[in-house]
Amino acid sequence: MDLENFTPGSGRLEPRAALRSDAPTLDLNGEWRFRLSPVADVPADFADPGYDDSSWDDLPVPSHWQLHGHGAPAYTNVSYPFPVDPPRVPDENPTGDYRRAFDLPDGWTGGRLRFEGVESFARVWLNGHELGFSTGSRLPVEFDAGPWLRPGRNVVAVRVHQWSAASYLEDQDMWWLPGIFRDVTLTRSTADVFVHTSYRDGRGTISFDGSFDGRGLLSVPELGVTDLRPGVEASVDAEPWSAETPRLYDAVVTLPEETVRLRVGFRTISIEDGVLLANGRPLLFKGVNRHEFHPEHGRAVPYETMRADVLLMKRHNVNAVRTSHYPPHPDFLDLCDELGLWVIDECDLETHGFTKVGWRGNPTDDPRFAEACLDRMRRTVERDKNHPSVIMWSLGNEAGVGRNLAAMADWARERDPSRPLHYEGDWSCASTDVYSRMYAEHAEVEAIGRGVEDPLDDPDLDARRRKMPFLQCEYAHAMGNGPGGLAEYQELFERYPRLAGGFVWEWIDHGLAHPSLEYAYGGDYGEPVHDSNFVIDGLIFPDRTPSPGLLDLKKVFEPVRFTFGDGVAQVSNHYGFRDLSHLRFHAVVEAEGVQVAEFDLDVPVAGGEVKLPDLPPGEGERWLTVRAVLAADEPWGPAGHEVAWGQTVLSSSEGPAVPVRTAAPVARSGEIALGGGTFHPRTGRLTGLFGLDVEGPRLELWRAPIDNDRFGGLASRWRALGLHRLTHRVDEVELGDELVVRTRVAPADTDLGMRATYRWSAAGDALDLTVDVEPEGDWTEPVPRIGVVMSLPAAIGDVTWFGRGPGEAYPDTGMAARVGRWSATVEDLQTPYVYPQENGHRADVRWADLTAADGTGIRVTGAPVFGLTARRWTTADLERAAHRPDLVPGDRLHVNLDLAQQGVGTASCGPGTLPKYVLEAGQATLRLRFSPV
Ligand code: IPT
Repeated sequence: MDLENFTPGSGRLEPRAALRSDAPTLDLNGEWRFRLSPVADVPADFADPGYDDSSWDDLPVPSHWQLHGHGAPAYTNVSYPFPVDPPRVPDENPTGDYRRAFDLPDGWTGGRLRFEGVESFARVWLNGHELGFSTGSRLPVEFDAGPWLRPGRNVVAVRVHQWSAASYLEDQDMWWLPGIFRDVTLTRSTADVFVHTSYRDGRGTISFDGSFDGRGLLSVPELGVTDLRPGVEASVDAEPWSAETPRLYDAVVTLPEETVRLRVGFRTISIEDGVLLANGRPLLFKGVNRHEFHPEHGRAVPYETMRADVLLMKRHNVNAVRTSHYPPHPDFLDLCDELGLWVIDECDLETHGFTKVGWRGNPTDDPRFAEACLDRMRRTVERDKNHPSVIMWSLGNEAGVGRNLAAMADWARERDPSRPLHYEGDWSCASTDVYSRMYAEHAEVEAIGRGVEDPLDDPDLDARRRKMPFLQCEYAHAMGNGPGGLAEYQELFERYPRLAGGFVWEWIDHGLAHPSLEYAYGGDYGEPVHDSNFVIDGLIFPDRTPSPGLLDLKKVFEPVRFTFGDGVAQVSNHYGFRDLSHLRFHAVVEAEGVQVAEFDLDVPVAGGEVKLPDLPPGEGERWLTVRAVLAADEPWGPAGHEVAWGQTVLSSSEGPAVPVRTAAPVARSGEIALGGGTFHPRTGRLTGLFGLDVEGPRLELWRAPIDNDRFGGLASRWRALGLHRLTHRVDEVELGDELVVRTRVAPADTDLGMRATYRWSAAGDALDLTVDVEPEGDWTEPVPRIGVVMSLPAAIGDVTWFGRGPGEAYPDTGMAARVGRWSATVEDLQTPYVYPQENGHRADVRWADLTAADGTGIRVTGAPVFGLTARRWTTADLERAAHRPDLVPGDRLHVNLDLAQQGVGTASCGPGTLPKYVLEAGQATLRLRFSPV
């Protein structure tokens, strides 16, 4: 059968550019008739125009049939969900038959049936005649419809098989989602055009060629280019295109049969002395990897959603996209041209599952797959060659090493010498122009930056690679809580000219909307082979709400940086291609988080030192915050949009008040009373505080493991130690000037433990608590956290704090969190990670008011600061939950007051927590004051 054939297709027309043409085009999207069969081998009688499909269902095109009630999606990362035995596929091969009729407008002759994307194998008939078949899910294909079109009613029939030999080339880390998931048209456009532009030393050049025997003419009216002939180069006085300044010019190519309109940009990508340059200037990727994803529509992403992605990226200081791991919908690249993003356009090729069989039989090194591999590269380059935003071609992802990759590279280099080639899977870089890696640790990135990386065995290849710019095509795995280590990577990327930056993995959580689970991930549809929540590793949640990771990334990617000296602010321009004239600078002074002054700063367009006005003196802790905002609307963001900010402390508070003991603890009728609190006489724990029913605090070392703890192995080592099942033994409750409670906190089955001593004293109603922690035994692992946990009545639901906010922050994250006064409900303090895990920690809290609706409650003050988490469920509940609906509010509010936490790192895929963010077990002291609000 063809579907187990290595040939990529039959009956197809030569690939050509995606073009906007005035040639008539019929939109064949919409409702089609649809039938799903469980196997491939069903009669194809439905292709007959007279076939009765009245018993079939309706299915929208574009879409995936599994997201419309036919079968269920399946997720695997590396694994093939079928036996590895190319080119054979399972008998169970979901097969979707599609039909639709359309009326041909009067006078219409000829045309091509064009499919922008069908996953995975499509056979196409028009009026009962088989036009051919196609593979290459995320690539367009055209068939000549002309001979079979007839006046009036025509019937297109398509049979789509989920599995084919081509599936071995499409093992990307994502849901397997078959169907006609991109647009279908009948077009009379036949033209192919390749416009070549460059920009150097203040001038541009433009020329073009194509499929039209020298009969086309190109004009760019705005540049005075009129009727340029193919193959002739014009020199023009053009402004350059860059992601920061995406200047486009309208071009028209007039051909005998049609007129084509393009938007051209002038730019040159080059590599000089091992540095990647755009228009002669260093190009630093502040990038993300983008899969196409929508929680309801899968990879059939609506235009408005593509646009929302680009806007969100631009507004978060992202300047580059790698189209992991296939060419996106062509409209997405138009948006990148228009709004400005550097793009690495990746071929639809991944054979990752062969790693599980030692790369035996890897298709990229199997000559029988040679034609299919080259076909994919050709269709990628031909479709997208006219986009100024596309500045590199990528051969694919995780496809091992092989001859077919070399052939793809050779072809691409010859066809388009203007763009460097990227591929990560072969570290020898034999076929590429840049050295690319994924998830390399900071230390290795630094060695590469300095040019002192370990040599390759082959001296020629080694010498060649040493001259290449370096990029991380994937780094900072954004799975769950994290990624940590972003700032440290950025610091390296900016320090060494050889480092061209990188692309965070990845843009969006691929959580599919689910009626009871909220968002589904691998295994939720009963897949026998799956990779659970590894598909939930994005910077934005499935509904496209930015996660704390994206907010941190925005901060780390800021194109403007502030440092502060005595009475001055130093503003530096980190744009590569523009000055600061489009920004306005505004400053506020806050005392204890309350604004006391504001003013504008007059910053030179090149950046530089700015004198600050005399700032008002004042009480308490005062901070200066300077913000750079858009002075006027940009196409991607409104005036006032914040691009960057900086903060400096002007004066610290006097420091925590020395506790003045006003009373000693007294034992009375079954309890101990001290200040505004009552304590249990045996456990020494609070039972009441300012009239509220309170339990705790007691030492807590555990956190609900985050994905980075789990997949990196730390969580299982923590569990082996028993940190999730600590026991608390009270050794002594001592009443003197203060209440002293001596305890030993330890898990069963080990001699490791912590001595925890709680000292309580009263100052009026207020209670001061000092917790001293002293480890015992040989602690060889870091600990998740050191702090205390207590519970309060559920009526407490609002939190106002002075500290870092408004979002969560952990030792190696939270760059987006600034010092101020913030308020949130307990519900809003939770970060909605699709897979529940530790979240919502607010850092460097000076004080926090935890209050009920009537305004009464408890103030907790740190000496000097603490970390705050408040939830309506326990840590154990959070740990047990597999989806957000598993988290059910209980009848208590659980509050963690932390001295410290272990960093989050990115060990779910990549390096763990950097040494400076590791929380070692050690002597520690936490000081807190509780007072009534
Ligand atoms: C890397 C893949 O390229 C990417 O698609 C994704 O699967 C990522 O891992 C993990 O989320 S490959 C990995 C073996 C480093």
